[in-house]
Amino acid sequence: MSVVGFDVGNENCVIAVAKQRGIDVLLNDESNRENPAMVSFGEKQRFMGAAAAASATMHPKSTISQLKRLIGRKFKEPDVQNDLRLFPFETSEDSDGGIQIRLRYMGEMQSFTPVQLLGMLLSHLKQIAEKSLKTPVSDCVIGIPSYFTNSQRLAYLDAAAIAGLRPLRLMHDSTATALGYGIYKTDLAANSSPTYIVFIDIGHCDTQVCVASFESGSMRVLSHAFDRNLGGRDFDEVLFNYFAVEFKEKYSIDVYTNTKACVRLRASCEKVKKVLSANAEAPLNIECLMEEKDVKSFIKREQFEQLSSGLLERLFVPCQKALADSGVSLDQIHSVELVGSGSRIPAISKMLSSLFKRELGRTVNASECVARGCALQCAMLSPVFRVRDYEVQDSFPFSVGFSSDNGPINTASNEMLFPKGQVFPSVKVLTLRRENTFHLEAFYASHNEVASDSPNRITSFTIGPFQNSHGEAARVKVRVQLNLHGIVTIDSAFLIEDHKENMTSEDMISENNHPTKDDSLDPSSGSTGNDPKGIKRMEIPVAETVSGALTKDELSEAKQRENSLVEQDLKMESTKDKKNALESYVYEMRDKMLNTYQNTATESERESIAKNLQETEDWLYEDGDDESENAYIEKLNDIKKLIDPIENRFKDGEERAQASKDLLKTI
Ligand code: ATP
Ligand code: K
Ligand code: MG
Repeated sequence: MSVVGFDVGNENCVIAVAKQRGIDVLLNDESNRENPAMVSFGEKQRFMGAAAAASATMHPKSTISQLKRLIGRKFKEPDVQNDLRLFPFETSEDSDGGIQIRLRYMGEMQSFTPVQLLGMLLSHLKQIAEKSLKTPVSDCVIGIPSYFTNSQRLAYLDAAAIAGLRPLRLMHDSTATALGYGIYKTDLAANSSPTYIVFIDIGHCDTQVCVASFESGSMRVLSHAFDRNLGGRDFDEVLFNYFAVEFKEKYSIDVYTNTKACVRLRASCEKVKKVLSANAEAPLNIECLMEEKDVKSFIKREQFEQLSSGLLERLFVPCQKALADSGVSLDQIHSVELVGSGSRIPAISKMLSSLFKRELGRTVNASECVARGCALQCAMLSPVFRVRDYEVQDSFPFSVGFSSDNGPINTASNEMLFPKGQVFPSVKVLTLRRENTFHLEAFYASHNEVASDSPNRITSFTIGPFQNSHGEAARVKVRVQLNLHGIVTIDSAFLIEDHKENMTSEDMISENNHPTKDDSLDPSSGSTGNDPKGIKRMEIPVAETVSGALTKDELSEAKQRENSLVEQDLKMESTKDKKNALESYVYEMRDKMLNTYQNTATESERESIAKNLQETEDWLYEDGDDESENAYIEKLNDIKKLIDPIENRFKDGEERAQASKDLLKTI
């Protein structure tokens, strides 16, 4: 069984695999280590990754990118609306407020959800891994941004399930980077005091910062901070707006009104940005951008830096926040590591070195570190792999509270169930007094930590029914988990009948990291039963009512749909193969008829075959350009019927000639 890490980016995906001698990054069919995060729909077939990227400017309305921006979100969220304005494809709101992507496929408009599309992309990445490793891939660790909400995390798990993957963990990108950094750094272990490192990941759409502390044999994330809406593409957009204005004046064209022109100009601006990372100026030339006009311009790095000064300043915010939340001072920081390809703009490292008052470290592989860290984590979690003991402690970036039917659960200390910075996975036990079935709702406690526009509610649960033999309010213990993926769940709930009745009426939260025998909900101690001390424990049902995840039925429906899409892709691939086979047969036989078989065939045979070959070739370029697999097979068989007899005659002749040669030798 293989052990794989996936970094699914907004622009690039990287696949890493743990091998006995270390971590490898896998190459795709084009021998690239990065796979474009794109899914494209042709007329009758889908294209993924590099093949999808190739058709992005040709078929902008049916090529989907930046799926991470849409996954697990609601159509009406302002951030989503902002993104949708930039995307060339069509979207709409579904009945639950979710996002539908609408595109033309197989001759009709079809709708897909971001989860389905991400499932396709993950399935493509899985295939690359399987092809390269020559073994099935299922267990994996997938990187996610630390700011992902509960529903985004659940949507990732659903997409992975559609792709046939089993994520052992959804891992925060920066935590993965930190793990990859720490596990091999034996010099960190030599110090007796912890070493503090800042990791800054600037991707295509976002910036994530984390402060981690390393000690011998362990690492711990102290803080995560981020800007969800600041990445490489924002720098592209600065250039895009600049040139759009210029072209309006210079060529009187308004690119904003033309989808294809927007897509092409954006792609060119991204190239300009990359050129400016290594050069003082960059040209921009696009032929026939729109209204049959060629456009030409250029920009200096200085100008670009001025245009992006606002973006550059915004980078300070998550950096300062991560530092403040970590409780570590600037002079205690050992090194600041800059990763993510979005960070390759020289002005970014200039700004950040001035903020951190030092040269930035570049010891981490900026484009592969997330996937490598994920593969390492997968190896650590996998039962089939042995990795040296290394403890990873991540921290959760949001405060999670719980409320019940009659308002927030107020404990004596008024603490959050999972306060911001909580080490996770973590289990807490809520002790409540209730008479009958009740509801619990998990929510993000401090609104401004989560995206300002995303819903506060995480999920809700119904606990019960139950009956207390005493008739009055019963003591109910609810075991709540912030699991390895950072998803809030309720493991179980128990009714406790304690004859000593030593409970206050106050609701209570307790840690359950080291369950003790008498008061625990330790599942190993049996779900229901009598304790020797006379405490009766009965399990009560828990149902999750709103989580945002697909139901079992929806998931199996999504899997079925994916299977039939895969079937169609395979059918088209095999049709293409049959067409190619026919085409090359025509060329090969034309040549053979003129040379090898010239003396074997009669003149009339030669004539009729030449005519047939010509007709087939014409057909291939006209009516037969887009035909069914069977049509190609039939055509091939038709010509073969004419040519096979000649081929056989030729072979017979050859054999006879050989036989007489052999005979001569023996005499
Ligand atoms: P995200 O982390 O947001 O999901 P991602 O992981 O796919 O996205 P990366 O691959 O880390 O993102 O970075 C992609 C960004 O890096 C793009 O905006 C790309 O234009 C930018 N980029 C790549 N090379 C350079 C370069 N030489 N100079 C400037 N920017 C670059
Ligand atoms: K990436
Ligand atoms: Mg990234």
